[in-house]
Amino acid sequence: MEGYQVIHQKSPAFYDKYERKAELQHQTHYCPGCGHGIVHKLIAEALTDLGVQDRAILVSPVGCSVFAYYYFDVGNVQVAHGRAPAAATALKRANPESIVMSYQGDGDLAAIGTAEIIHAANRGENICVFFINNSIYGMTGGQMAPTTLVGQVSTTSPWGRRPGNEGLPIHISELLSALETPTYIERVALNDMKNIMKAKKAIKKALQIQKDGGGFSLVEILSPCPTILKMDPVVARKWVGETLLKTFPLGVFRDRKLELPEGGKVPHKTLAEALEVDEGVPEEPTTRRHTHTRNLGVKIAGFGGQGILLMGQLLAEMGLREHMEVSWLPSYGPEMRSGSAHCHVTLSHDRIGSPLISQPEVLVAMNELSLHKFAPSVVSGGLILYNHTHLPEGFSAPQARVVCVPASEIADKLGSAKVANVVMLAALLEETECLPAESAISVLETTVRNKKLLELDKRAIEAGRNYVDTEIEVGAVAQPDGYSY
Ligand SMILES: Cc1ncc(C[n+]2csc(CCOP(=O)(O)OP(=O)(O)O)c2C)c(N)n1
Ligand code: SF4
Repeated sequence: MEGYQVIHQKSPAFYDKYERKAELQHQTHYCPGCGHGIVHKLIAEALTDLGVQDRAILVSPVGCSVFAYYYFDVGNVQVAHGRAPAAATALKRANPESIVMSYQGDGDLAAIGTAEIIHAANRGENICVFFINNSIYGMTGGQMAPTTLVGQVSTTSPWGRRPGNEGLPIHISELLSALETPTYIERVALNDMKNIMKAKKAIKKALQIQKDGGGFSLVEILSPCPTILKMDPVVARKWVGETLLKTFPLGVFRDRKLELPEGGKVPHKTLAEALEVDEGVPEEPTTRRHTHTRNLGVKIAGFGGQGILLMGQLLAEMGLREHMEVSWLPSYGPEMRSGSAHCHVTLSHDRIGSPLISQPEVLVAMNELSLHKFAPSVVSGGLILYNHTHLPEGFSAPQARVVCVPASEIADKLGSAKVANVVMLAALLEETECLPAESAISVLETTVRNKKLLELDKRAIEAGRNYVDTEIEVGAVAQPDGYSY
């Protein structure tokens, strides 16, 4: 048409290409007529309008929208079914400048995730929740959701939902409005253009509230799922307007500023004051930090009872005292003793993205099983400390340097097998020079209350260091028959 330029383009908040499948990059994975696609568009446009794309993080759920991260060119985290508000809480608290969105279906939010959404709302987390109510479990083939209508047939309510048997539909917006803390809660629908425009306004408003630091918002969006409802897209849209909307009336359920009692969110005291402990700031922290510390990702593995987790905690605590960023991630089996146990410790001068270390720079293998299991994951040029005099037969040293330190044997000679972990910790410090060894002593002095054990631990530190200094040659690599060049 003359005078008009027709422009078909995606919002810049979407990726140019959907990389999911080579042959399907021009389309989404959603069914024709699905409401998810519309909501995605509205969110993307709002992100662009508010200029927050670069600091936005989308938490996608399990459900048909599990692949949301293929579309949105923002930070993306995909989480387990129902857990999105909890993950969003962590993301927002760790990155207060980010704009965090929890995107959830009704199975995800109102069934398995009921606890998470109620508590996130009740805490007044400064996040946006976009809640897609299509009255059914879409992805898994049409089971009854908490929002399924009375009489509605689903694969798990084949006679239609009966209130006496399956209860009445849960009205999430009304339920959350009973809490005092949420800032903004609105239910909108995608049944016609007028309502879609209202949905767009609501989504943008929720994001604006977060941008202004206003607190918790939830937008419930009544949405068509033509596939599971076995309707054509136009009929499914109509059904939303004529049927779903009757049970879930549209409206604003909450729109007020976050009002908390005085002092609301800001702690009056520092953590150290509250705990009545000395902050323990070391003298000249910054100069010490840069000269005597270095970044390291360490995996410590063995069996329960070997003090694996404690060793990791000590290392992390030492890093903390040197004013480094640290993380400690434990993993252990259900057995109290002799099950497998391992932990990941990160020492870093920068903020740590994830505590999980899939490729450690240093592996401490306190038993043979851990050596075999984790050695292949060590980075090329990394280090493996193995708790033995020599490597097991048939073990071929991988890309990393392997050093045998018979920590258990040394600990036995000192008088207690219990301190093998401390011997190994000292060996690690000496071999990697990641932290000053004195900080190990100072950490032990504050964590070990028993004087005898503390003395033993100090001797263990010395023995571990000595072993590395006197028994291990520089540049040497352990061989199956013991230590050699
Ligand atoms: C812990 C757990 N329980 C159950 C499932 C199976 N599951 C996957 S998606 C889904 C329901 C999705 O429905 P909904 O949240 O309404 O989203 P929709 O697919 O309709 O968008 C279920 C039960 C799962 N993946 N994880
Ligand atoms: S099954 Fe329903 S919710 Fe899932 S993509 Fe298809 S229309 Fe959308």
